Amino acid sequence: MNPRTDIEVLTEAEAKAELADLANQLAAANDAYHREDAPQISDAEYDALKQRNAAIEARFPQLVREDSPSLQVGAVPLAGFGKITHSIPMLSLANAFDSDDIREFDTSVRKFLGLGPEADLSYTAEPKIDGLSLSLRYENGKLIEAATRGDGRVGENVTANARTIDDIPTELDDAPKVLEVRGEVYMSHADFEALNKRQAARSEKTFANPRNAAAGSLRQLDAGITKSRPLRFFAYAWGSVSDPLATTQMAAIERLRKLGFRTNPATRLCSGPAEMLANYEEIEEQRATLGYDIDGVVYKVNDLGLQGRLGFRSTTPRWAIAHKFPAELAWTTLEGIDIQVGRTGALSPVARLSPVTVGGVVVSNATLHNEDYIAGLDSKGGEIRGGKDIRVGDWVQVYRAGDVIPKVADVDLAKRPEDSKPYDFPTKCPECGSEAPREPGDAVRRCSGGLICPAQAVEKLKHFVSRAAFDIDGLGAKQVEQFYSDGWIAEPADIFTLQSRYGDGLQQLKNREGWGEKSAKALFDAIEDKRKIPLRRFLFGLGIRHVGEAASNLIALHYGEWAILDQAMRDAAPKRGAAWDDLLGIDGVGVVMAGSLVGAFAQEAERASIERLAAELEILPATRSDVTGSPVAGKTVVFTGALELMTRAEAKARAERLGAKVAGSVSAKTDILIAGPRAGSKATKAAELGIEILDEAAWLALLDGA
Ligand code: D41
Repeated sequence: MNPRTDIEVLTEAEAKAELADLANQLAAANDAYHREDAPQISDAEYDALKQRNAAIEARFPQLVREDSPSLQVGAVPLAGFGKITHSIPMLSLANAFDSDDIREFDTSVRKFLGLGPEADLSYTAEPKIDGLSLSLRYENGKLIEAATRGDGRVGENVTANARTIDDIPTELDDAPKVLEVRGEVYMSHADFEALNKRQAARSEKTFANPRNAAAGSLRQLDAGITKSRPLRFFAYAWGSVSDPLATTQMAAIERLRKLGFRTNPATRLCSGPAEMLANYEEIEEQRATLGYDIDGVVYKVNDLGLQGRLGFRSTTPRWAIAHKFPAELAWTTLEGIDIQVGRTGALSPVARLSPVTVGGVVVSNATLHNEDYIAGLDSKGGEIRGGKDIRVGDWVQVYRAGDVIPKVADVDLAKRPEDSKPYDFPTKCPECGSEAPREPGDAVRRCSGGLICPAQAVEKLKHFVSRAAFDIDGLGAKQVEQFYSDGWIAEPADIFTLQSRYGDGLQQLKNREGWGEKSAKALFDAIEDKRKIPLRRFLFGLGIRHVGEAASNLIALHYGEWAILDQAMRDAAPKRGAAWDDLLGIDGVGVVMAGSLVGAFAQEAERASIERLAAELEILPATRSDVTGSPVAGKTVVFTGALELMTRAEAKARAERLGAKVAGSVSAKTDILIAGPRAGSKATKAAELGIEILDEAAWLALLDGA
């Protein structure tokens, strides 16, 4: 592609000409793709053109063309929706299930801020709408982008669809130059019933509940369909804003309402846990008459200054919590128990149920957790359900809370068939026949077959291509199973050699069922696209037990580069010594995770598989991309002595937010020691090593310069 002029320096005339050119190119690309079935540009090029178009439109909203590619209803991007990276991630909410959790939430907020029990601290309370979150970006008062939440970092571009929703204004008066409004798209009960009737009358798909109907209606490639669906939107939060909306949550919501958004009229201010809990009961009473589904109440610290100080953990803000309504229950019969073998070999029992509706959703499978759970025991050998075991043929209670996997919670012994027998949990893997022993301290049996077990291999591959890992478009669970069973891929590295091993991979793939020239080419492009992969995704993609997404991120940031991480894993293999201590020193990495991690790297077959994969890739170093420019980004700091202006927790969180690494002890790698009164040996050691020592006030002054 030709080098392009920086958008910042484009003149209006140049921008106008380029927008016309982009509209032409994109229209031609769409035509080639849809009509001639012969794409002329790659997905990546297509996306780059669309992005360029959107960026120019953002700077010159007055030049947005009638036929702008970003406005076109029904303009189908190549692989489903385009992607949008949220400028500020869309966080999740921590959950509370009872009043103790709410009191603890208040206590932890106070503790973090160093506030005593008598200090004023108010919270907003609002119904938690059961829909799907959406982020709307306005620039100069014009709606320019709408994105679903996706994985919180990257969502789907549903701009054309969002424009069809009546509750979503496309223009705002008196709005900040940049304003991202976040909220929930949902469908009312009445609209949902009417939609299902209409669908049924036309022999089209009906929806299980309003939430599914809302999701299915918003995620339509043809925005014309979205337009015909009665979607609504409540605003409850914001992302980037060029000028603060207000100083409190309550006032910010009021500002959004004045800007033309619908906000929930049931939002209230509460002075503390007692009022929050009273409000919860009130909302629970109104639940049936609200006219739309809610699944709890959300509380947020009202003072936005305090919200800022509280910040967030890896995926949830410290200043908000969702108090969920109790789960829905139903009774049905247990028809059978299947054993599924997971990525790490765990044998998981799954209940096959006679289908039953639980809170609007038909459930026919539910988890039974593990062997002990079926036997009526907890992880420490104590009794659960009064020691009642669960048997095939039993009358069982199914429980479902929000999005979580349904569980079998209880059993009615009075209805137990006379000839029933206790369930005999298999001791061999049902997939590969290997022994499935249960290690001391482990709650589950695990297949010992490792990579020879097809179930483990397939699950590892599915994990590898999943969204938080390599996220390869067009290669989902179904395709992985197909390729695996045909012997095309056995481990992650094989994905990257697929095209070359099959000589003309395209020819072979496009002749397979379910594949055409277009999708085959798109797949190979998507695979090539992921040859460059950030270290955190690489590590998470390995699917090592206990090493989740958040931990992968922390570990990647700690070591920075693949070569360093790789070496550190070898050095830490004896589970003692400096490399081991260093690994355990990462906040959030405990002995169990560290052991699993070094164990995976030390295991011969696994290590070889990792090396084959690494050889196919360019693994990008981990960077704290969001904090460049901070004076402490990348620095290692240690706190010692008493802090007087904020709690230790807040100081640590703030330093990390600005890109610093907070260590527990002073070493040659330490850049700054922040020493409060009564600092002891750490300060002495730092002085010996010639490390910069700041008092708390000097440290804060340094940060304020940020
Ligand atoms: O009504 C809701 N579903 C709702 C969801 C709400 N009223 N407030 C919310 N606030 C947030 C934060 C605090 C992270 C801005 C939310 C959600 N998040 C949320 N919904 C789904 C994931 C997160």
